Amino acid sequence: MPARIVEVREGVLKKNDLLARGLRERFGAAGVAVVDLVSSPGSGKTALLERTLSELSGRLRAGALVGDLATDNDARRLAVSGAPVRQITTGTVCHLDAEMVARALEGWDLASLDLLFVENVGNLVCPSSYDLGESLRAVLFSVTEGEDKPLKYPTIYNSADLAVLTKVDLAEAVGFDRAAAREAVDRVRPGLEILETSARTGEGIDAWLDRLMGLLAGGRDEERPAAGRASA
Ligand SMILES: Nc1nc2c(ncn2[C@@H]2O[C@H](COP(=O)(O)OP(=O)(O)OP(=O)(O)O)[C@@H](O)[C@H]2O)c(=O)[nH]1
Ligand SMILES: [Mg+2]
Repeated sequence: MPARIVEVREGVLKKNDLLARGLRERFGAAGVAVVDLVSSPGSGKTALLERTLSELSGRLRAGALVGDLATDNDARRLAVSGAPVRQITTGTVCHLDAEMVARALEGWDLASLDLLFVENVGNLVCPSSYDLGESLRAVLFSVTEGEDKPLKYPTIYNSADLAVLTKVDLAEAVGFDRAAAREAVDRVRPGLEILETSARTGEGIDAWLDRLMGLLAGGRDEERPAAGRASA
């Protein structure tokens, strides 16, 4: 790659890291835990959040930011839960960055939330390098995508704190091989925690909610970018 392109890319990431650091401080000061969901398009991010927000309703104060290239479909789906939701439309950009998140949060009283979910743009490549100041990054992969996704897209797994296997209600129908999926994850991120969920049947949702609760009340994951996430 020509030196100039490398320089510009490093400059962009460094700027993002500085902004993300500021966001992380803001989130910490407001006492809000931030969870970033990343996955390929259609893995079930919005479906998991729909279920999560409705389960948390009345128990916790949760809100969401949703990133897509176009449409506010996902924000409208999530707003049904009654939670405060804002859509970020990125145009041609295949990931959210810290500046977009900061802009979307303008005028939002963060202290009014316990949990803020960020649904990233559906993409297994671009979001991996952009720290958003989150407390936890969860990479979703659905049983319909094939067990070898972690091997093909290792960067996103390297940037995640947790993997969430989604649509497990379809596992049998598509002949999903759990052992092969576990092995693929382990080859990229040995021992990475995997939670199995179905937004459709509710399977595994309690464990997911427990994991989220663990982020509150001092149980938050160490506030640093996970291995592989860009750092300044
Ligand atoms: N059977 C089944 N289908 C699911 C489940 N979760 C999501 N789906 C379906 O999968 C499709 C995509 O789900 P979404 O939640 O929109 O996926 P997404 O990751 O938010 O998609 P993008 O925002 O476009 O990246 C929809 O048709 C959902 O109904 C699940 O647990 N079980
Ligand atoms: Mg979505």
